[in-house]
Amino acid sequence: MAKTFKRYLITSALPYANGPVHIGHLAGVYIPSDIYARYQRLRGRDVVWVCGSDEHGVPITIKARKEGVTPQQIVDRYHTLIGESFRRLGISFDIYSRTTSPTHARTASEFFRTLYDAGKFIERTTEQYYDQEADTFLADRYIVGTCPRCGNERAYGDQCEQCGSTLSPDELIDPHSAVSGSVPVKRETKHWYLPLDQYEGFLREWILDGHKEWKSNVYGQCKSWLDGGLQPRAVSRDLDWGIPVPVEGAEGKVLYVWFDAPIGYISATKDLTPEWERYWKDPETKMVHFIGKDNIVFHCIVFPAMLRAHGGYILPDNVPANEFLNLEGEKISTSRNWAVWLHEYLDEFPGKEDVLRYVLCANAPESKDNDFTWKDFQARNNNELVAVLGNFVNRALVLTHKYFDGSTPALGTLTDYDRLTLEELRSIRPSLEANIENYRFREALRDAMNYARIGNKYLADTEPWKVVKTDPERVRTILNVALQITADLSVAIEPFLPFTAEKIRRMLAVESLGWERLGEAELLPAGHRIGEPELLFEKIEDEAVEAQLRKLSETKAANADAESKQQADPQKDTISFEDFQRMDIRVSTILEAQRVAKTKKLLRLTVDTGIDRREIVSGIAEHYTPEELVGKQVLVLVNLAPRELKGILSQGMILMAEDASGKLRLLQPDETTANGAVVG
Ligand code: B3M
Ligand code: ZN
Repeated sequence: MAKTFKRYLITSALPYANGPVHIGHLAGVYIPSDIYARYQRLRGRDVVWVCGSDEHGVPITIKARKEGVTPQQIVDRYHTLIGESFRRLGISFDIYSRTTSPTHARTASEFFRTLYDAGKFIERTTEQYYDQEADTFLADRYIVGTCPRCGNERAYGDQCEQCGSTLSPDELIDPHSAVSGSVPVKRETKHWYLPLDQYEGFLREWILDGHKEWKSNVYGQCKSWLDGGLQPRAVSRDLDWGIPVPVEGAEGKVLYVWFDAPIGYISATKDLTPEWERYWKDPETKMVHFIGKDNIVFHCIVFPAMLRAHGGYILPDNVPANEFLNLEGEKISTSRNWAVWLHEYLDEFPGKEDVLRYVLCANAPESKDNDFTWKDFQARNNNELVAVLGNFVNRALVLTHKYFDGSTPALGTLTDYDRLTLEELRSIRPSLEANIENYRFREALRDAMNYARIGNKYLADTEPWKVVKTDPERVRTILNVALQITADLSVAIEPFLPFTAEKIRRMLAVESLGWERLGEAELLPAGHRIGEPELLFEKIEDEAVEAQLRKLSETKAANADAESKQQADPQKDTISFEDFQRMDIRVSTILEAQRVAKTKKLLRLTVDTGIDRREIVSGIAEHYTPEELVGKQVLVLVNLAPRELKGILSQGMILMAEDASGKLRLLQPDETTANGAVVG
């Protein structure tokens, strides 16, 4: 039997305040959590739902540097835009706070200091890259150099975006500072580490034994992290933007953004209510974190370890993370402006907030990545919201005005068909409630819409507009049933489509009927006067969709244009002809090509160099399919020292041209040439 709780503490991932929110954020986190919070409130439960802007971290300082403004100006701009956009979409947080708030600075510092004083951290002095020109330590993302795996010259100190390898700054070839361009030096620096390995046993028991009911994508990721073995994790950084480390001698050091941000949930609750400890420390509270899949490890492993280390806090009862939403078949990308931005949608589709809520819930990436297309947006609006929900409610009210002057007719004798319909309606509520309680919002939305589907069919089957000529008494019953269903709809769709629920209540001339009355026989008593019908939804025409698709193709064209114009890298240092002669480059033919398992970017190629047949591993899987490559002639640097990559001995390098955007193209002789021909 599921445990019952006295109250609910709901959190939603704090959006980074370095850009607007887009439909991916909404589908992944904010619409599901709004549905859940609204529903729990409608059930009369004690709910606190917190969120806020995540205002620290390197991406914000990079954007500030690029724009020549301060990080505070960046976060002020986006904190306001994000909070306003959420409000306009009906995302009903109890508080939308921010991590540059004084409460948060105090709360995060105290949290760190409690762990520090209790000796929960490991202190380590390590060598970090230091930019002498800019007089600053360099976070991994601020160090760029050549990837040792695939030769990408714009790899970062933490990751190579071309071959997907996770790197450490020490692995980069020719590392240089992204701040000043200078070659950084190593300097000693002390940081504090949370020994996650010491919490492995607790986490294993709490998650793998205690929460088998968690979504498989979440449970699976936690299991693989735990099976991989946890390592101590640095919780401080050498940065000047963030919460200063509250320890003597820690000038120039701040809390790592992922240590400070989850504490933002606590500080937001403090700003919301003096009773905050009842929510964070009483085991009778059910805490649920709504996040995207890229935040699972921070919410299921790191933050719970922090809470455990601190002591006295409850842990999340569930973390129903969603997968990712794509846009027109491509990954949503803030940097490439490949997104539907919430604030732009709200301006371009006034009055259609619930249409977006509906489509993003119906298509939510609950168990796998999913795709948003404007065609589907139009189809769901026209075929489901207009043709089913809007059409049914409109007919029920218009006919009541037409035949009974807007007064709810009394229920007469029920036919078998009426009883069957009422029985079907009664089966919806338990399924609807179970689906919401178990974070299956797509299915829950289908349940709520079933009131309209059944209502629509009931009117189509009973045809009151025909029967009225011969049996007006019968029409009283038909329209009484139709109006009760309409009243059910005003309750059932409230968590999903709050603006539409409000309109239906206005048309029925009722206040909120309350969830506990959902499915009751006489929600509208006979004689109750309904209000004036209004259109709930209007059709979306092809032009509106075409305008959005044009906008996306303009974005694509602008990206391509920018990439082509991006300045090529400056020329490297001069070399002698002798230097060049040491390289042995041969025309070769690719005989076989296959993907390297468990990598996104690597291909294993068998190549005839004219000298021999050999294997070469190349990071081009995202640019060429194996099939495209077989038979192609390419240029191969054959005397490059062999390297082992993913267990394969790679002997040589396929020469590629890479433009500023990172697009890779093969270099080929302009006509078939003998393998082994020397390039000079
Ligand atoms: N700021 C959002 C992200 O990773 C991140 C969430 C913090 S929740 C404590 O996109
Ligand atoms: Zn690489």
